Amino acid sequence: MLRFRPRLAASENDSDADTLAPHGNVAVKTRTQTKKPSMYKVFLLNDDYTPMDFVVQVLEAFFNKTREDAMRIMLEVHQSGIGLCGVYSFEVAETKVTQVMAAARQAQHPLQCTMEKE
Ligand code: TYC
Repeated sequence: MLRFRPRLAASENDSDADTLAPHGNVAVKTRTQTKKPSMYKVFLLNDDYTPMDFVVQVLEAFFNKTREDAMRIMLEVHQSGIGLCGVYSFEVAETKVTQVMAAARQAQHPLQCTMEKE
């Protein structure tokens, strides 16, 4: 025997934020998805061995920096120990880190690249 007859609720749509919409005998909470995706900072770290020109090339190739910006960021890393390369969505940031680490490993340089939630 069917005890609870399901009914379609007129108010149950995705434009009603935080409403209790009747759904059969169960209250179903619906919420519009409006959360912005988190952003992630990607950094280069200094070391004593990676050639400056290699770091400049990495910044141009993977972070789309001009020669001037790449030089400025490389020198910032060289002098302070760390430098910001850019801010991206999780997937893009993760790809940048993977690309830099692969290029450094391929060239046998100890260059390190990290990401951190903004
Ligand atoms: N410190 C390195 C050198 O003197 C240059 C360097 C710059 C290395 C930036 C890594 O992320 C880095 N050759």
